Amino acid sequence: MSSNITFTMIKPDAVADGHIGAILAKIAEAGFKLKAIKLTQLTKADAQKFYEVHAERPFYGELVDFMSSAPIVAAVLEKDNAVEDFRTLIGATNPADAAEGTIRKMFARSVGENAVHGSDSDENALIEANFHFSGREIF
Ligand code: 3AN
Repeated sequence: MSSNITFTMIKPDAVADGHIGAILAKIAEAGFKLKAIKLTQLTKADAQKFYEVHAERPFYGELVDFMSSAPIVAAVLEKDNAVEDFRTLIGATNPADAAEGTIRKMFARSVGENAVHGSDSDENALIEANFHFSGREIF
């Protein structure tokens, strides 16, 4: 797999609010190609493992409960400079601080329910893609 990939989830808030189509359109318009995609739901154990790096943070329990509460869309995206460009496209963690036109500014409910996940490094993008998809699900 190329290193020009990132991993994203459309989180339970944005799925429940009916924003899957609009978010995927923004992602496509920004030049990202889909390499894998599915509608799925994390178990509590999946969410604990995925967010293990945040285990000591005060919001960890809330984050795990939220992320496993309802369906998400998981996807692997490809583009030059994918990780950084995708984080620019989604905007700041807190939608109140996110730039106009970013996905979180447009679609997030709050800092905890912030519409989308984006990998923070090439290394984590690969780990996260492989956490959610088998080799034959990534194209
Ligand atoms: P980002 O998703 O922008 O990389 P991180 O890695 O600091 O932000 O946080 C991971 C996730 O934890 C966020 N996407 C958000 O859902 C949640 N989170 C971060 N900060 C808070 C907070 N202060 N209160 C509740 N949830 C938070």
